[in-house]
Amino acid sequence: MLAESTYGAWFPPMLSEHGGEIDHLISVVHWFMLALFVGWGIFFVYCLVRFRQRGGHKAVYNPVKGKISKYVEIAVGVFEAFLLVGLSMPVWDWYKNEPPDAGADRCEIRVVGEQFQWNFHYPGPDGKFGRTDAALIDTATNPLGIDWENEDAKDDVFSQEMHLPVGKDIYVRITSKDVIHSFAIPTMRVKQDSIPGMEIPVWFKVKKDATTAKLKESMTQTYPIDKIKWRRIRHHVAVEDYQDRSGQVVLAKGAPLGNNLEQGEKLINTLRESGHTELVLQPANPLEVICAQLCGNNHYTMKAQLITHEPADFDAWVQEMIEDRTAGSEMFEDF
Ligand SMILES: [Cu+2]
Repeated sequence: MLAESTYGAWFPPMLSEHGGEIDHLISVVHWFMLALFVGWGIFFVYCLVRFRQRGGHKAVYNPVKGKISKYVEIAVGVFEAFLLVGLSMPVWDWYKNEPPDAGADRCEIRVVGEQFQWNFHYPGPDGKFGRTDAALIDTATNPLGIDWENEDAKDDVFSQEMHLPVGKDIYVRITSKDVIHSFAIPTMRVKQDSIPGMEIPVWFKVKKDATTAKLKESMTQTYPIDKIKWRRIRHHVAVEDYQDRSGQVVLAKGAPLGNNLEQGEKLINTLRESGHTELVLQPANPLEVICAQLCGNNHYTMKAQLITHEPADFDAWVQEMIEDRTAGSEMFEDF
C-alpha cells in the first residue's frame, strides 16, 4: 500500500483503516453516474431524431396523459425514500452510536478551528483534559484558554501541529471558536464540519505502516535535473547534500530548493552547471489537516501539519511537549 503512496492524478494516498470503503463508495457512485449519463444521453439523441421537425407532423403542447409514467414516478419516489429511511439512516445511527471504547488504546484530541488556524488539545498521560476558560484566552500564547494551573491540565499538550499514533483509535472532538469550519484530512478520508457551540466527535484509525517517516521514505524520488519544474517540487527537500564544483554544499540535506521561483531556478541552474544530472528529493511533510469550508479571506491558509508516529514515538512527543512547556514557564518565573 505504501508503495502507491504518492500524489497522482486521482485520489490522494489512502492511509486510514476505513478509507478503502469510502473510496469504494465513491467509485460505485461514479460508475453509476456514468451509466446514467450514457443511458440518458442515448435517450436524448433518440428523441432528437425521433421527434425532429418534418413535413406532415404538428407539435402538440399538452402533457402526455399515460398511466405508466405516473406509476414509474411514484415508484422512483418510494424507492428513494426507502434508500434514505430504510438503509442510510439506520447505518448512520448505528455508526454514530458506536464510538471506539474509551481506554488506553483510544487517543482523544480536542480540535478547535478558528480563523485561520487549527488548535489541538491533548489530555496527556492522565487522559483528562484540563479546565479551559474563555477569560484565559490569549490569541498568541493560549488560543484555547487552557488553565495551566488546573491539576488535570498539568500534563496537557497544546499544539498547532496534529500528531497521531498509528494503529490506535483516534477520537477527535471537533468544535470552532468563530465561524463554521470543516476539519478535513484528505489522506485519512476524514471530514467533519466544526461548528461553534457544538462538539462533534469523529473517529478513525491510521494504518499501522503509515508513519510520516515511512511515507517520506516511500515518496522519495529521483528527478532528472533537466526536467525539474520548481513549482512541482517546492514542498520537497533534498535527501542528501549537493555540492558545487568547489566542494561547497549548495543544497543541504533536508533543505528545500529555495523559497521562491527565482531562488529555486537559480539553485537548479547552479546544480546543473556543477555537473549534477539528477536530484533525490522527498516531501518536506506529506500530510496535512485542512479546512474544507470557505470560512473567510484566508481560508486557503488554514492548514496544519500532520505527523504520524509509532505509538512509542507519539508518547515521546507528548512527553517532550510537556517538558518544553514546563521548562518554558520556569524560565519566565526566573525573571
Ligand atoms: Cu476554516
